[in-house]
Amino acid sequence: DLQPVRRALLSVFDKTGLVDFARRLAALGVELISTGGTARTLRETGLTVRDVSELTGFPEILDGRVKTLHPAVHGGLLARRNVPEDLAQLERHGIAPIDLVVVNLYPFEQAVEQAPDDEALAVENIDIGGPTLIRAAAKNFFFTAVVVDPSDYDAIAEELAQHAGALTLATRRRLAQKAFARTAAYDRAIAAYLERRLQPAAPEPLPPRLTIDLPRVQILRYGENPHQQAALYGNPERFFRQLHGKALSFNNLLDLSAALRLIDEFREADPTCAILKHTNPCGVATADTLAEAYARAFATDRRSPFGGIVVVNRPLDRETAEAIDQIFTEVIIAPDFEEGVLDFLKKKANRRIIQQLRPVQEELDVRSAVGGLLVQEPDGPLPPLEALRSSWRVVTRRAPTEAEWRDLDFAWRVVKHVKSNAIVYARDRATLGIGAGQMSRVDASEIAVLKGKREGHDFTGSVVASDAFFPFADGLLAAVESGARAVIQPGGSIRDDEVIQAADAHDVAMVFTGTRHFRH
Ligand code: 93A
Repeated sequence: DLQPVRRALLSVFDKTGLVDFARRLAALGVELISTGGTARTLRETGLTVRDVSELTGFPEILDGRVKTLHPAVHGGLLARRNVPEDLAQLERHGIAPIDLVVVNLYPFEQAVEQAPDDEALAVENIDIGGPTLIRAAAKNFFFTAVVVDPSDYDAIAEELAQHAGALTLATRRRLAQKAFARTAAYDRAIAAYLERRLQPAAPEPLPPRLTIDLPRVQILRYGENPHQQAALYGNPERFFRQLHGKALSFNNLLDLSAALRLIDEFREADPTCAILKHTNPCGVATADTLAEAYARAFATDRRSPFGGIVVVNRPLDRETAEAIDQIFTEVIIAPDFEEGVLDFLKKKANRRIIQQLRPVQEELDVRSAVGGLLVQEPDGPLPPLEALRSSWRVVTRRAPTEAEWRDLDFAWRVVKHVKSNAIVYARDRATLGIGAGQMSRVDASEIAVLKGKREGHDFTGSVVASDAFFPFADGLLAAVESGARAVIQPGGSIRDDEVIQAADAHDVAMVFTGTRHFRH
C-alpha cells in the first residue's frame, strides 16, 4: 500500500507553512518542483527547487494563466505506476513521474467577497491550472498524493518520516476525497458568483452556503411522537422565558412559535387574544378588554381549545386568567402578568406559563426537506392598516365601510397564520369561523361556516379573508351565501373579472391585497 514520494510539485497561493513543509520533504530526499512565486519563496530560504518551466521546456505564458498545463506535468501525475506501457511512454517523452502535489488555489471566494462588483478581478482569480493539478493527482491516488490544505502539512510530513518517505493508500485516498471536495466547492463558488451577476436587480440573495452553528439548548423528552428523539437548537431565551410548568415539549414549541408569530400581528392593536391548537388558531379576537377578547376568541369554537395554547398582547389580568382557568390549557403566553395572576395560574402544576420578552424577529424561515433544508425570508408581521391601505385595492363598485375595513384588516392578519388553504370569517374584530389546511379552498370555506354555525354564530354582515386568490367565482358565492358582505384576498387569478362581477352582483365589497400568505 505504500507509495514512495520521490518528486513533489508545489504551487501554492497561500504560502502559510510552505517553507517548513518543503524543508521536511527535502530532508527526506524529495525533489522539489515549483511555479514562479512558490519557487521564489523556497529559494529565498536556501532550498533547491526546479522550475516547472525547466521541466516542461516551456515558459509560463499569458501572465501565468498557463504555467503547469502541460503533458510533462500531467503525464508525470497521471501515469499508472503498475502499467508498463504508461511508464514506457513517460520514458519515451522524457517525463519524470510526480508523486505528490501540494496546491492551494487562487483565492476566488475572498476576491468576490471583498470586491463583488469587480468582475475582471473575479475572473483573474479563477484558478485553472491549480484544480487541474489537484484533480489529476487525486484521480491517480492509487499512486499519487495531493495536499490542498496547509493544516495537513504537519501530519503528512510526519507520516512520510515514519514510512521512510512513503504514504499509505488510506492516506492518499483520504487526501483525494478532500481534494475533490475542495475543487467542487471552488467551482460551486464560481457558479454562484456568476448566477448572482445574472440577476443584478434581485434583492440581497440568501447565502450560497448556509453555515448553521446553533447551540443545543435542550434535549427534548421526545419529538412530534414518543418514538422520535428530538432537541431544541438556537437562542430562544431572547424571545421568551418559561415561568412555570413542565418542560416544553416539541409540539409545545411548535405551537408556541405559531402563537408568538400570530400575536406579533396585533402588536399595535387593542387587547387581543388568540387560542391555538396544532399551530392553527381556533379563535382570535380584539376587544376593549382582554377578558372580552378571550371570551370572544373562545366562542369561535368551544370544542377545539381544550389542551391548546392561549396568547395575549397585554399583561394578563385576573379576570382573563380566571376565564382561561376554566378549561385545560397547555401553555399560556403573555408579555407580562398583573399582580397575583402568576400565583393564581401556578396552582395548576401541569400548565406551562411563558412570558414573551420581545417581538419575534426572524432572519430566516427554515424547514426540512429531503436531503437538505428549505430556507426563505420570513413572512413577517404586517404594518398597521393605514400603511397597508395605500397598497390594497378596492376592486368592486362598493367600497368597504369603515367597520368592514377594520374587520378585513383583522381577518387578513389572522388568515396569514392559518394553514393553507385558509379561510377566515370575522365580524367586530372576532373570528366567526376558521377553515384550515384544506386541499380545496371551497372546502376550507364550508368548514369555517360549518364550525361557526355549530357554535350558533350568525354570519350575516361578516367579512371573509382568503390567504390566496379565489380561482373561480364559486368560492366567493359560497361566502356571500353564508352572509359575508366584504372580502379580502390577494387577487391575481385569470378569472378575477368573474369573481369581481359576482361580488358586484351581490353588492359585496372586495379588496385585493396583491400579496398572498400561503402557509403550507
Ligand atoms: O493561472 S493558472 O490557472 N494556470 C496554471 O497553469 C497554474 N498552475 C498553478 N494558475 C495556476 N496555478 C496556481 O498558481 C496554483 O493553484 C497556485 O494557487 C498558484 C501558485 O502560483 P505561484 O507559485 O506563482 O505563486
